[in-house]
Amino acid sequence: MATITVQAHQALERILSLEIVRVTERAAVSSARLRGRGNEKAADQAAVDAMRRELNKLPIEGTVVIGEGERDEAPMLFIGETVGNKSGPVVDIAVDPLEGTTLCAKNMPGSIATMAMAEGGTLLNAPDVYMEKIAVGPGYPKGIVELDAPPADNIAKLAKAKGVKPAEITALILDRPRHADMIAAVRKAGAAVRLITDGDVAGVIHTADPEATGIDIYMGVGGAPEGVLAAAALRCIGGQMQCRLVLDTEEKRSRAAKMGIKDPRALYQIEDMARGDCLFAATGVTDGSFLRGVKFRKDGVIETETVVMRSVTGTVRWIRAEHRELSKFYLD
Ligand code: VTB
Repeated sequence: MATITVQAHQALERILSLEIVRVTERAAVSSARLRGRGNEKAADQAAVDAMRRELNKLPIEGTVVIGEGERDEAPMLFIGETVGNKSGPVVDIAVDPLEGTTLCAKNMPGSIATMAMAEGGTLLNAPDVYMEKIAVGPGYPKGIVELDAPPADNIAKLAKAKGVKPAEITALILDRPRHADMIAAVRKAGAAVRLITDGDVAGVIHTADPEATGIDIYMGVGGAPEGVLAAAALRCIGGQMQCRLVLDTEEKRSRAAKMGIKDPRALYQIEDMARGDCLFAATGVTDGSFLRGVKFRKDGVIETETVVMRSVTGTVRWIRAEHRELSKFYLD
């Protein structure tokens, strides 16, 4: 960033907020061609290839900090890979080219192509381990829910602040055996639970607009990379999130330490995971409750729906695009 002025940086960043839409759109279209084929790997690879190709066209000097895996295990978009044509700002890149690969392979609702871009050095470099998460949308006093508080307390406090009974609160939780106690506790507190099989980036984002989504709170253990992406989104739209990495073996603690994590038990707030200005985009692959999936029309036109957010202004744009003759301009 040293070589360009602050104004130039901001102008560029405004432009980049639309440029990243192209990146998630292309990843979504490529993986959508493989919806329902039962081949998670192929769908993921298609998204990764498209996303990498588009990222490399952007005027950025980007480093992947949340990617497809660590250098030795992922050939593309690995952590530390540099992307972009190096003619612009130094940025951190977080990607999940196909969040919900199983959903896509089974053609079930909720898979998305997603990424975040942030000022260089400001996104948490999280290893690919589990992360405990709790998130609520904007408009509540700070600290209204706490990761370490019993679910019943969080539900009661949230209901009180919202001015409703616990029965009118709905928590979104990944349907996993590890969450059995949490699910039981939430129900015992009087609240409803909506279970999802995958896709907790979108799950966390649901809390930002309870009126539209019916979700007040996200709770549970999911992937750490997905946690950082969700934090970037909530940083743009408001809301609260507390997380902690699950570093339950020496091997995980040492991997985390190599990535700069000093305290393995640290409690992260949104600002610890996405410290600087950031952009976030997601395009629907399969239909979901907040984004429509890619539609391949009979006339050859491809429709996509994307949400793109910018933390500087808090602007959230919903972009429905009709792509004509994609194959003429891009490799597929
Ligand atoms: C969640 C979910 C993702 O991984 O983060 C989950 O949101 C966590 O891992 O879509 P487990 O599946 O082991 O519970 C995903 O399912 C993607 O892999």
